[in-house]
Amino acid sequence: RADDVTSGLKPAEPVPVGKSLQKGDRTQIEYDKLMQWKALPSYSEPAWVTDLVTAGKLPPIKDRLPPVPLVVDTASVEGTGVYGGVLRHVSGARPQGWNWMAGNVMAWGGVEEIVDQCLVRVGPIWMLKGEKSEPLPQLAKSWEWSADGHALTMHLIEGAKWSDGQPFSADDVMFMWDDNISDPKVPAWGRPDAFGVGTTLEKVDDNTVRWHFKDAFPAATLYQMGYQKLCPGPAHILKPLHPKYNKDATYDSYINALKPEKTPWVSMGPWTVTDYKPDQIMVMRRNPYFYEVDEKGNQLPYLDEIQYKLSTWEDRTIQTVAGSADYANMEDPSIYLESLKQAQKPDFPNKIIWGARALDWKIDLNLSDVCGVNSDRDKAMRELNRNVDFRRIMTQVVDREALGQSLVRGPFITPYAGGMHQETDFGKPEMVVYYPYDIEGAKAALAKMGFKDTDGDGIVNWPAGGPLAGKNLDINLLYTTLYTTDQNIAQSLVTMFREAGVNLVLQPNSAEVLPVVQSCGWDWWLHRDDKTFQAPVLNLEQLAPVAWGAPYRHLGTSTTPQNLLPFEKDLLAIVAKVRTEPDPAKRSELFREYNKISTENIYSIGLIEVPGAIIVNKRFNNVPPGTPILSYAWGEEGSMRERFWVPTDLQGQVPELAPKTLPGIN
Ligand code: BQZ
Ligand code: CA
Repeated sequence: RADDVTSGLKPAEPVPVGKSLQKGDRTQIEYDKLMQWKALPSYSEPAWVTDLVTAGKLPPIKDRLPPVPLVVDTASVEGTGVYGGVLRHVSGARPQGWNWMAGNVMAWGGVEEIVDQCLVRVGPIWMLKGEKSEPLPQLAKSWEWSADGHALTMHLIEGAKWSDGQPFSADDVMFMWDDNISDPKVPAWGRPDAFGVGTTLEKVDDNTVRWHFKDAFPAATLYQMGYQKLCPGPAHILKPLHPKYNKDATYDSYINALKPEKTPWVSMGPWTVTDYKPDQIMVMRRNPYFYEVDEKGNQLPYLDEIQYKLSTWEDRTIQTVAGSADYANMEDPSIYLESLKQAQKPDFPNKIIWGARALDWKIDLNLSDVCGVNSDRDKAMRELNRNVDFRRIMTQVVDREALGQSLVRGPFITPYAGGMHQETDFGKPEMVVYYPYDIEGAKAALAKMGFKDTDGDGIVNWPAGGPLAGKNLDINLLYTTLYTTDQNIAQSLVTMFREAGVNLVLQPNSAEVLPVVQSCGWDWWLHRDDKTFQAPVLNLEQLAPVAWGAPYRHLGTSTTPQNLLPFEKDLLAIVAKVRTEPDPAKRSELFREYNKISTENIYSIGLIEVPGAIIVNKRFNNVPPGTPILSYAWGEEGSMRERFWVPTDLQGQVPELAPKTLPGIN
């Protein structure tokens, strides 16, 4: 079409590829060696814990562990550890409470990855080699498909206990599914349809649950059954607080029932929160009921204590680099160069492990015309966002090279077209449709769409005819102020879009941004996307509108489904194929096909792709070489902290804040 508004724009071109910063070995281990369920002849624990047993404060270890515990490998790293020691984390977020099934944030930074235990475990998949690179067991011990592939039976860990000594069972899992995930009034992390439309879950007996799927053999669904969608909380505490079981409760009282002050909190994880001082610190102590042991029968974790200083994300890197904290994801490009300078010093206390370009920043355009549309303006804005010509023009307004260099000079950042990452095991440049920077073309095309600056103030005005006729094109840009990078990018974008006559009105948010996103109270959302595109199989519901509660860029409501854009139908068809495709190589092919369509249609305005590193104090053994900052999970979980240990002579460097105590036991 000669009069196509975008015909004058620079056409797609090959996406720039960056040089990899990864180097060195990468841990590799077979699936069945990394962890296996096995009873061992005997079990051990720290001597001070045995003293508590002797004093009658705690049952003996054999009664605390399940009869068949999960035996975790240490041979692929530095080996059997010693007990004791502290890991000092820093978080830039704050805990809202402990009701994670109801969407409470527990401060991120690896807190949730300790407290939440899920049906399967995905974080360590990155280190699996060979044929079997699949979800690992966690609260589900094993699973098998029915002959017709429509049912998946999961055997739960038997005889395991919560950190307060109460039994874990299928009732915990059913409470999660029936009364949280399936209850639209509870803001759970996943919805039933995220696991395939029509999926149901049934209790078979105290240790067994069974999935029923509409599709036969939806193998990829298993990847979705880990963090953070299928992680049961303690039903024995939460059920009595839920409005379905308690006449005096409301949804609000249920969601907020477990204030962060309520410690010790009850978990199935290796440590649990025992102390919380607002804006200062959270302390976690070892969970004496944790169900993992090493090959010699030593109950894990090796470290007795985890500390979370409550500060800022930037401070996490600064403190770790300086040695006053122990772990950081180096994810803030504006301090990369300073950190690397410090790393040159001979007494630098850390290892730095670079990973792939796994971090990206993008703008999502709110594509929903059913959620949060409260005014004529909302309606017009959503229609505009849904117009592919408009998205195409907007994406070519962004000078990605300049944006990257403004954050950090050098070879770190590459332009990003949106969608999946090239530096993955399936990524290839061919899967990307990349529209380059073309400000002049963009301005001309916008004018062709009827957006002209009729009043000469530098901002284009909405065309005649619509409800916003004559008004300036003002677009709200939602973003978080918790990260320096997001703030810096937001500022740069204002300048870049101004150049095209588009007025970005900053909508900064210093609290959790997700509730705003989920209520659809935004036009554009600038963010780092860390859940979806490095291992897309984990979050299929974020790839296309499978269900009303996702993807965030195009939400429905519990009563009104999304109005699909034409290309979203193709995306949905691909996602459906992925779900039932057992062969990882074929799934990769489908992801590439998906990515081509989604970038061609500018499903998001991609900005930059950035490599990150994990920085971890040299005191720790068993940090797996090559641990990625973000792969199937963030580095905190990918590195398997329950195996970390500190040699005895180095333990004194960082004293424990609550020595010789256990959750609820002094
Ligand atoms: C890593 C991570 C561990 C969430 C959060 C935070 C939230 C998102 C994301 C990251 C933080 C750290 O990321 O930045 O380095 O420690 O916690 O959970 O960005 O706002 O909603 O997905 O994980
Ligand atoms: Ca104007």
